[in-house]
Amino acid sequence: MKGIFQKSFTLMLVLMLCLLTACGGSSAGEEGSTNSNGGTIQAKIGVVSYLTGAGAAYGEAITEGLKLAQSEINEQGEVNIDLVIEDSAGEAEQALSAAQKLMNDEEILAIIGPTLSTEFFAVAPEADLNGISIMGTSTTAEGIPEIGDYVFRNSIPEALAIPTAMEKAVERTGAKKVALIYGNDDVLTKSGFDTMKKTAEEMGLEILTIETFQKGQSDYNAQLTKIKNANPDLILASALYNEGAVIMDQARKMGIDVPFVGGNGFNSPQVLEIAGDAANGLIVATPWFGESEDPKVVEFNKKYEEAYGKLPDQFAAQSYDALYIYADALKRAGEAERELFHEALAETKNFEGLLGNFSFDEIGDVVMDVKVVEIKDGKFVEFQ
Ligand code: 1QQ
Repeated sequence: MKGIFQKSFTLMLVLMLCLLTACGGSSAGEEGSTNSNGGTIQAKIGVVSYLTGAGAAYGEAITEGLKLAQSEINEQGEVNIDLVIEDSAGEAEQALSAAQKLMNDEEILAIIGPTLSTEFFAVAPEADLNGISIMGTSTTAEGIPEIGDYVFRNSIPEALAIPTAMEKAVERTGAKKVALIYGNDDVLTKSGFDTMKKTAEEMGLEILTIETFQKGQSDYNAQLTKIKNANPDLILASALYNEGAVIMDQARKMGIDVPFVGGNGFNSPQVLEIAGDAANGLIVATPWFGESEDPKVVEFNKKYEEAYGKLPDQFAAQSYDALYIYADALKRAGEAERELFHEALAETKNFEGLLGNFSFDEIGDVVMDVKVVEIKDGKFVEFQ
């Protein structure tokens, strides 16, 4: 009996080895690899995005980046991705019910989004409990990948971006005194503020005043009057674009002309759209620089402009890379199965995307370089 088992086991091993050699197993970033079935791997990816409401430009850019990547990936033929997109309206509760709907669909392999950290903190623990990989492409608050094993992001945390921008800004301006202003009803803007305050203290900057505001606020006269009277060299502002742009506009109108250092929420063309020239002097750190001469970036700009009639922003670039990261993991997983996909995704290393070289660290956070940009003469340029 034992002999028969051993023989058939050996035969099985030989057969498996033959199959593996014939198919030439795939690895990250390898060109021309095929999956173990030799055919196209079909997968449904759920997306929760901020598509309506005050911050809808974030979700618009994100879904446009995803759709562009989707059409390229599907054309390449190895994997075929179906995107199931749900609107969260920037609200944690709506994001959660949208994500639950997606998670209950057994065909959904993994999730991308939601857009805001505020929403992500409501959704990701649930995805983690259900064993579904979830990746934020724009979520930058402290503590995101720590939510669980199945939780990832490819967006630069504020804890990395803000200190980089502040150091550069202080180096060039010689600033010694700062004023802080932040939205105290949003996870990301609060997290950005914590980082700004801590970094200012570590850098030995004098904090003259700390002002707060709420989502949707339209009049910042009280806060800006205090800031103006304190006479800072630099303003550290943690805001989403809709409030941030209005703050800059009102500040310039009051004669406050010092530079602003912002976080991820500020890094949007919407700031220019809303504040116009008043946005000049905004400094932010970002993994994305649209003026780069990197052929990948040039090609992406061209394709994006052809598809949508405008140039991409950081949010579009990050979601575009995110879908490629998912496609790469899917190829390595060999089939659209949640657990195999999760294992392959966690192993993503040295992925070469639009945002440069990208890896996940051991908890699913980003390992990648940041650049500092500023708005000058009405456009984002590299900070010199
Ligand atoms: C967050 C962000 C926002 C600016 C995403 C649009 O960084 O909520 O984490």
